[in-house]
Order: sequence, then C-alpha cells, then structure tokens
Amino acid sequence: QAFFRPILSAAPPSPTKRHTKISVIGAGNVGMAIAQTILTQDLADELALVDAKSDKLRGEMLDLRHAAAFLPRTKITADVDYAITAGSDLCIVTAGARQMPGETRLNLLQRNVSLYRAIIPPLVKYSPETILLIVSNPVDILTYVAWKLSGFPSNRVIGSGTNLDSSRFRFLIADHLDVNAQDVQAYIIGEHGDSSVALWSSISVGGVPILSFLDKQEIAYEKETLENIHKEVIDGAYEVIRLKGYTSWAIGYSVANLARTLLRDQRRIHPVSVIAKGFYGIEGGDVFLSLPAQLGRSGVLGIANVHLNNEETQRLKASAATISELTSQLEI
Ligand code: 6V0
Repeated sequence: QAFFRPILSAAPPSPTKRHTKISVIGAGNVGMAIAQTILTQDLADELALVDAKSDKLRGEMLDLRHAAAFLPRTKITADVDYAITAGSDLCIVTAGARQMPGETRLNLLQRNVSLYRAIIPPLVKYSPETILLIVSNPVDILTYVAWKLSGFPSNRVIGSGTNLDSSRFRFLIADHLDVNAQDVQAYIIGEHGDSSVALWSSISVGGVPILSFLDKQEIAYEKETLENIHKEVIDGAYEVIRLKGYTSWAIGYSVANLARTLLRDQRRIHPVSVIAKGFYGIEGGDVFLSLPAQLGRSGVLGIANVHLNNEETQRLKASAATISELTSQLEI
C-alpha cells in the first residue's frame, strides 16, 4: 500500500515548470565547495557529480545526501559515467591535473588539454543545449579549449575568470573603507592570474566614483596604495594555497553566484572569461579573457562598455597577448 493515497483531482505538475539540472565535473575541493553552495542556495532540482575516482565520488555523494533533512529538496546523483549528466542546463568543469614539481605551466596545460578531450565531448553529447562553465586552471585557456572541443557557439562557453578576483578586490576595498562589499562596484578584468587588470577609474561605492571623489575633495592618495591592493588580490590565491593547500569557499560562492545569474536569467554583469576579440581594442586571434559580461539564461548576452583609461587599455591588451601566446602553442 502506498504511503500517500493519491488525490485523483490533484492537477498534474505544470508543463511550464522547468526542472533545473546542474552537473559538476571534478569532485575535488573546488567541485565540492561549488556543489554544497548550489545545494544550500536551492539553485537546482537535480545535481549530478562526475569524477574519475569512483570511491571518493560515492563518498561525497552519500555525505551530501545525508544532509537532506537540512536542505531544500534536490536529487543528488554521482557516477564516473557521463550518461548521468544527460539533460543538464549547466555543466561546471573543475577537473584538473595538479602541477608536478618542476613541471612547466605549458606542460601542465597540455596535460589538462588531454583531460578536457575526455570530458568535453561526452558533456556535449549528453547535453547539447547546456551552458559550459569552466573553472579549472589556467581558466582562460581551458575555456578556449572547451569552446574548440565543444563546437558550441561562444555565448554558451564561459570561464569563471576574474569573478573571484573581483570579489577579493571588493572585499579589500570594503575593508579599507569599512563599508559593505556588496556596495562596492569594482572590476578586475583580463587574465585570471598575474596579468589581471584592476579598473580603478570605474570603482564606485554606493554610486560615488571613488577616485574622482578623492580628487575633488583634494584628498591625496598614493598610486602605490592602489597597486598594493591589486597585488594583494593577485597574491590572495597563492597565500590561501600556501596556508591551507587549496582554495575552495570563495570560488564555491563565486561560481554558485554565476549559476544563479545564468539559470534564473538575472541579466547581471559579471567579469567572466568570454571571447574577447573585437572588444576594448583587442585584436588578433581568438582569445578568452575576462570582460564585464551580461549573463542570462542563454549564456553571455553582451559585453558592458565600461570606461577604461589609457593605462588600463594598455594593460588589458598586454594581458590578452600573454594568453594568446600560450594558446597559440597548444595542440588541441
Ligand atoms: P582537486 O582537489 O585535485 O580536484 C580535482 C578533481 O578532478 C579530483 O577529484 C580528480 O579526481 C578529478 N579528475 C581528474 N581527472 C578527471 C577526469 N578525467 N574526469 C573527471 N574527474 C577528474 O583540485 P581542486 O578542486 O583544488 O581544483 C580544481 C581546479 O580548479 C584546479 O585546476 C584549480 O587550479 C582550479 N581553480 C580555479 C579557480 C578559478 O578561479 N578559476 C579557483 C580555484 C581553483
């Protein structure tokens, strides 16, 4: 006998109510931080996890399932077989090889390209309409690789890029001024890494443009102070890795935030890795790097035209050249 006696007059579920499915590839520190943030924020009806290590994967799945009594209802599945990802609205890829002692960045990159050859085609096969959100490092180049391997239009392949760097930046500015980081509008764009570009000229706090405010009030500030804050953003990841071995919580929140904007069609602007040719004077080959992009249910909707001063434009072009140089050496 069924636990519930069905009420025959109850209306069937509305065909317009969408079932949202997210897949996370790579159940390591970053993948699991993303998964748990997605669950607590009620962003999906179904969450599928894929990893190459079956025991670890099953352990993570059971551990999350055991929290069901405290979470919004989400179906959680896990398998080494990509069939489990079928029909995903969003696939988040965090799988990546770790750098071996003495290994060059290019060599690591080439190993990650081989890994992506095994990951991207089955994701595309099982979810031809999905949005790919790339997190593994070097994220800008791997987003390019994922775009090439998927054959998707570029608006459906996005790298988490400097969304995290920008959040670190907003935290540091907020801390400096003793305000709420959510009231600080500030972007880091370009490469997720050492050549990123801080857009000082467009920072505002509660709608007040900061640098012109300081100029008008004749409040002196050192350019060095600004450089140091940017340096702290770049060094932030290295410091966390030195102290705890990996980064996880901030990237987890940052990626879940992107998932919300994409799947709930929030049309918010995020600095994420997108195809950059033709924007902000970036020419040459196809290169992915972070620009302030408007995101929604169909992926990248457009690129915001934030004002860049001359120095910022030059730095962005140099960042594009750095990434382009590495991309051109790849065998995909
Ligand atoms: P991790 O804890 O080693 O997890 C990686 C996972 O990938 C492991 O569980 C592996 O078993 C799995 N994996 C390896 N190969 C495959 C495969 N072929 N198929 C499926 N799964 C596989 O690393 P961690 O989670 O700490 O980092 C993951 C990646 O995210 C790394 O490349 C980091 O550099 C990158 N990050 C990117 C950030 C960003 O802002 N874009 C931020 C933090 C980390």
